[in-house]
Amino acid sequence: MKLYVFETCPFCVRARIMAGLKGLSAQLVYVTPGHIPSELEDRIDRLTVPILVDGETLIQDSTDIIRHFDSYGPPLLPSYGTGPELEEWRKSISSALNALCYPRMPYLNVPELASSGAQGFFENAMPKRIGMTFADALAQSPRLAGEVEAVLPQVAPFLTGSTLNFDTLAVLAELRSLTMVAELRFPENIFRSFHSLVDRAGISPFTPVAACRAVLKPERMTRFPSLERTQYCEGRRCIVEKLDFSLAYGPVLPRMAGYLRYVL
Ligand SMILES: N[C@@H](CCC(=O)N[C@@H](CS)C(=O)NCC(=O)O)C(=O)O
Repeated sequence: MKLYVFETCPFCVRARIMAGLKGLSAQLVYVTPGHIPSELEDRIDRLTVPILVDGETLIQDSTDIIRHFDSYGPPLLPSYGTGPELEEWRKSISSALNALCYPRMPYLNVPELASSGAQGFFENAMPKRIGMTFADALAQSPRLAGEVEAVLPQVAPFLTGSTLNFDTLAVLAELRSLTMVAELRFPENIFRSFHSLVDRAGISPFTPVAACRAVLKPERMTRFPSLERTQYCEGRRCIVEKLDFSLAYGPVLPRMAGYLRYVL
């Protein structure tokens, strides 16, 4: 079985979680945006992921792939598709989530953005989708993270129910995307349920990217090596990475302490 994916695609993550929970091993094939893999050229018209190839069967839709996975052995899910409440929640966070995640993706070292062509295309196309430049979006991280944090508690019922359902997979996939946002703090109960479920499914969270790391390009850092610490603190949009900075910025200490705990 082969599953064609982008590492950052939440629909792919839904399918990967299902495969993991069912104990199915699908070989992951990372694809480049816009490039149909040669072996699929005669079989699909347009590249969207995930795509499952299982023997002669090709499925190009995450919900159908999840249904297909669930047909192996006793079914895990009662139905296939998200419910209206979950869709409402996804709608409520989608613009903040995209504005937080897209500018961080180039720093994740994901296979789909490995080539300079793919990075260039991404950095040109995605600001239009979020309606602002990546720099502006990064600068607005505290506000955007606050918006997401305000609605995170609403997903607790999808994660802590006694039975797994399709909405659970969808929530886990959105939360997995949010793990790339260093400034964001999950409520403790959601953090625990998320990690226990994705661990079971064999999916890793992202390494968190802080806005300051993304904003400060390496060449700027080397030009002002002695100001490195100051630059990390400038503009207040930065998350401080070293504890001693907290002495200079006392009022934001609780948030920084959370960040440090999360990253370390
Ligand atoms: N309804 C589809 C949506 C899949 C989808 O939107 N995938 C995105 C990545 S997250 C994609 O392949 N985009 C490529 C493009 O639009 O060119 C599914 O559930 O599989």
